[in-house]
Amino acid sequence: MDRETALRLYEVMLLTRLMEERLVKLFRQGRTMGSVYRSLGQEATACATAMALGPDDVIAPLIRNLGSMFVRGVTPREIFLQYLGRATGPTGGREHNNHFGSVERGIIAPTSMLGALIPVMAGVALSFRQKGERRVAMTWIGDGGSSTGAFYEGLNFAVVQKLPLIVVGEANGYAFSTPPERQMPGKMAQRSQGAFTMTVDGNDAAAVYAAAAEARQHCLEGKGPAFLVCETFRMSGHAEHDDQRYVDPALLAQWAEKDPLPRFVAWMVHRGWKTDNSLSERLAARLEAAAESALKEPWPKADTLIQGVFSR
Ligand SMILES: Cc1ncc(C[n+]2csc(CCOP(=O)(O)OP(=O)(O)O)c2C)c(N)n1
Repeated sequence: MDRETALRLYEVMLLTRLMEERLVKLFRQGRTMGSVYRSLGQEATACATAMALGPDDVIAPLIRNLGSMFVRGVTPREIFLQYLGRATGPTGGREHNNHFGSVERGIIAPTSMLGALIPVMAGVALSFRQKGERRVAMTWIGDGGSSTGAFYEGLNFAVVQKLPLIVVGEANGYAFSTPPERQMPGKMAQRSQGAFTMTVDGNDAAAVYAAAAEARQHCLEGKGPAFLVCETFRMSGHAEHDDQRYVDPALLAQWAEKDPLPRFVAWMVHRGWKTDNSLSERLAARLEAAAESALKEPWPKADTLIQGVFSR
């Protein structure tokens, strides 16, 4: 990874963390539509994997992959407008959180049905191969989501068809309140069904980036899909309505030591690459301005309720 990419990756991880913190405040003020789903402590998995892609590749994020959308150019303003349910947001108040796509930026909209995006993205990858395009498709799945039939169907199809699909497995400790040993035997990587599989420290952004770049290369060489398992930890509840009381505080303390942001700063410092000291302040100011302006936007009008319910 070169210096420019590293600085950009750090900025996107920090932006994700600060954005989610700002959203939590709006949630506690009762201003968001529904709960706020964070990627606290696991920002590196979404950001570094998306960062390793090319501009023509296509992603399909899940709820905890906001960072990947920032990598593709989504703005904090769009995310605020979504969470606030405003008429001028990407789905005009029909959907909330990060549930919207953007074909121009190579983003297929997230869906709530876990696993469902894997067959969809296998189809996207199939279309690339049929058209002879050097592009890859990427999507993410949690350890709980990898217990679905759709996960197995989609990955199996990609393996037998040798499709350029990267499935990023986020082994983040809990599926809602269920620990992995209560819902899957063995390790997540054992679910690969013959895909090229790697397991990486998901809190080491540089390692995640390198593994994702290798997975992409594997796909571009026509060797079939890659399953990249990132071992990380969800440092907050499933969403803001969940206080995570079922998680041992000692485990949280252990993972706090492995926070991907300071670790990546240390990695950069080791290379003599300094981050800008004022970055956090500047991003927070940018987020504040975006939140304030989004709060002034109008609600959708009732008579438009049945219009535009389909959003790409
Ligand atoms: C097919 C399906 N079944 C159940 C749910 C309800 N559900 C939403 S999130 C969740 C837990 C997901 O856990 P995991 O995949 O490990 O992701 P994490 O939340 O840990 O990031 C469940 C069961 C769903 N959205 N889709």
